Amino acid sequence: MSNCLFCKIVSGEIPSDKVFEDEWIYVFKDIAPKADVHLLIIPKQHIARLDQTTEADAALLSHMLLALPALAKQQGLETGFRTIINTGPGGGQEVDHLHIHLLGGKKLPGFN
Ligand code: DGP
Repeated sequence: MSNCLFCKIVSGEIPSDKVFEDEWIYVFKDIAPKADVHLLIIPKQHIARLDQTTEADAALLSHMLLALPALAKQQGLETGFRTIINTGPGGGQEVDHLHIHLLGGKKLPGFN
């Protein structure tokens, strides 16, 4: 999608701190990290929101989830990690390109 920030990151038009990519996903560091480790896992194809996915996206969504443990391990998150998917304005989604936040490390705040 021509006017999408994260599509421009995938294409390289906007620079990013890339951690990993394969044929389906692109993974990079969040520009405003909320924890010691804060990665964003995005599909290379433009999908705006989780609630716009369908059964046709099942393999891609599965691939995104299954990538998380290896990414966490690569980042040294031996004791676990947190994942967040904000969906739509009511869910606090600011960038309309599906993304999974992967967070972990000492500064990770608890829920309270
Ligand atoms: P969300 O609120 O779930 O839509 O999170 C969007 C995240 O994207 C937010 O944590 C900040 C991050 N972000 C926004 N713009 C950029 C950017 O240009 N580069 C990088 N690396 N991250 C960005």
